[in-house]
Amino acid sequence: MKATAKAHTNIALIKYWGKRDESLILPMNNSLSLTLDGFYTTTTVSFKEELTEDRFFLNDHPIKGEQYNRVTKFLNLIRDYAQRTGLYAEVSSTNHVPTAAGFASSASGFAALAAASTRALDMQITEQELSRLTRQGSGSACRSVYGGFVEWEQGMEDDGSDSYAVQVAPKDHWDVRVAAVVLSDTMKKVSSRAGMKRTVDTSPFYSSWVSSIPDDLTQIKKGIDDCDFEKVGQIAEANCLKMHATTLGANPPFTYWHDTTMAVMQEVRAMRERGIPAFFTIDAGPNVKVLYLPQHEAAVQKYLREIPGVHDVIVSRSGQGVTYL
Ligand code: 2P0
Repeated sequence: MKATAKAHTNIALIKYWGKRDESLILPMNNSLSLTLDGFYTTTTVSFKEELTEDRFFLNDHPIKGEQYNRVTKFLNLIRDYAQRTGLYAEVSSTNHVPTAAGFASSASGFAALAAASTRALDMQITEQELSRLTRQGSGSACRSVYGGFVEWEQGMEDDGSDSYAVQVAPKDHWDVRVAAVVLSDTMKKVSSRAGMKRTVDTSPFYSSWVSSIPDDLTQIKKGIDDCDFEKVGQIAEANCLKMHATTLGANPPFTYWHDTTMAVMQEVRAMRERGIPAFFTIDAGPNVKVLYLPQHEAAVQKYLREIPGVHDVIVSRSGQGVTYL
């Protein structure tokens, strides 16, 4: 009744932004990501008859409050599914995701928790089922079940039975790199959960965002198939800008960008003018991720590090899906 799993974060190239069902975590649109080898969570789950409640340790510290509640709520789902109500667990997670890098550790965290808890209960489930369960912990986490390029299919059903991720191309299909640009000033942000809800509820730009997604997906998947970096980069960058535009139309309006966010975006455009193909994407925070090809790694790192306000640059390659240790 004990298992350990490892899962990596992912960076969305076509963003998940908005839910049609908040309790089941069903998205308004399909999204597509690249799993990253540089950032991961390892989680050990041990179910024990003698426990009267779940215990959760993160980086060796006991956790209570909101984070604990999200873990317990997710374990309730697994217990229901496995028909093991009343059997509690000790969960111990280690995050190898520097918070400052601006990656949601919830993606690697819930993918590792889902994999370890289902394995600990010896549940015989497919990867598709694992992704469907993981989705209910955190939406973007369902993509981290798989390595390489991954699409989360929003599904049509109200019960979420057809909303899970599928692999578009494996990790070794194409060596695309991602530099996470860490900024020195960090401000409290609107959480992605609250930000996407406010956008869905109030932004007049939201419906245009949703209707633009199918074409972006068709084009980017063709680009991934063909290893066409210009195409993939252009679509990802434009998709990110469209997502962020929806937040400016929300009520009250908001943006995740800082001055340095824009400075990094401008430097990426300047690199392209110098002949270095590089493209940016930004999630629900101020940090920028830059896509580039291996032969440009040294130049991209150098230019990014020279920008005032940039604290660090952490590079990543395409990563693998969930593994068991
Ligand atoms: C993404 N983000 O596709 C998008 C882009 C942020 C911007 O998925 O409420 O932490 O747990 O389902 O997955 C962040 O949202 O939200 C996110 P929940 P999640 O990666």
